Amino acid sequence: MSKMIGSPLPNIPWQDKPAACTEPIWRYERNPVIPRNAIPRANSIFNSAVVPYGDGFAGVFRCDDKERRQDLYTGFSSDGINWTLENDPIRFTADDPEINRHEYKYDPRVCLLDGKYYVTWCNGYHGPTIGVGYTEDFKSYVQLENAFLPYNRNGVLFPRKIGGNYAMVSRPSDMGHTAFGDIFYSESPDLVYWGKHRHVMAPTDETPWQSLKIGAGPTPIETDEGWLLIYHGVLLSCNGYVYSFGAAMLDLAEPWKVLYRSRPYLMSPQELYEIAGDVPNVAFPCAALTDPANGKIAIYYGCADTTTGLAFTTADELTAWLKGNSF
Ligand code: BMA
Repeated sequence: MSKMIGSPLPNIPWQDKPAACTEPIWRYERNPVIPRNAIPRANSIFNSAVVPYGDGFAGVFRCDDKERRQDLYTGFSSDGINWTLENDPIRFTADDPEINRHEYKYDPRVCLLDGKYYVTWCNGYHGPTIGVGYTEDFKSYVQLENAFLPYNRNGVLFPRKIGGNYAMVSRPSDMGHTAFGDIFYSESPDLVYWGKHRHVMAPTDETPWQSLKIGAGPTPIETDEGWLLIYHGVLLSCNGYVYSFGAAMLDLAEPWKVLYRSRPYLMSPQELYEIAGDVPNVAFPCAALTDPANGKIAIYYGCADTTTGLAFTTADELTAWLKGNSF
C-alpha cells in the first residue's frame, strides 16, 4: 500500500466510510459544504482550493458574483467544513502593472511550497493562461509572471522542486470552452521562466468519461510509490459536457511518466447538487487535504459550477482501486 509523505493533519475534516458504501470514495453527508450564497455578492462558489493554515484551514475560492464576473476570494475555517469568506475579492500586488491587470480569475489551486502558499489559477490575459502568485498570511497576495502564453488552464504546482526545479502540470487550450486537452508537465528554475515541457497524458476514447479533455485537479499528493494525481475528465454527451474525476500515479523523479491511470471514473456527478446547477453534471476537484499519519484524504470539488462539496477516501483505498483499475 502507498504511504503518503507529509505532515500529519489530525484535524482533517472526516467522516468514516458508510457501512453500505462499496465505492473507494464517499461524499460528506451534509454536502455541499459551501453554499452558493456564502457571501452577499456571490452567484456561486465552487472549484475551491484549501490548505491547512494555523490551527485550522485557509483557502482561495472561486466566486462568480451577481454580475457573473469570475474572481478569487479568501476564506478561513477552523474545521474545514464551516467556512467564512471575505466579502471582497483578492487584489494581488505586482511589480509590473502589466501583470497586475485584471480580466478574470478562476479555478484556483493553492500549494504550500518552500514556506509560501502559492496560488495558481486560470488568469485572463488576452485569453486564459496560468496566473501565479503567493501569500504568506492569506491577507496580502503578490502576483508573479503568468507561467505560460495563452491559452492554458488547470495549472497545478507540485509541492516540492523536482530535479532542482519548480514543477507544474497544465493543460494547453484555446480561447473558448476548449473541446480538447492533454496534460503537460513543465519545469522552471525561478517560477518565471518555464520549459522542459513533457507530455503526460491525453484524453482517451477507450474510456469515454475522459475522452474529450482532461485536467489536473488538486496539488499532486506525494507517496512513496509516486505522485498521486487526481484529475478531471470530460465526456461529450448528447446533452453536453459531463465532468467526472479519476486518479493517476506519476513517477516521482520524472512525473511525465504515468505509472497507473484509472480506467473507470473515481466519482461522477450523480447527486442532485452535482447534476443540477449553473452548469449541470460537473464534479470538479481543486484541492485535497491529507493526513499521512492515518492515510486520510479529503477532496474539495466544485458541484455543478454552483457550490463546493467534500468527498473522502484513503491512500490505501485509492491506490488499491487505481492499481486494480488501471490501463
Ligand atoms: C471548465 C472551467 C471550470 C468549470 C468547468 C465546467 O472549462 O470553466 O471552471 O467548472 O468548465 O463548467
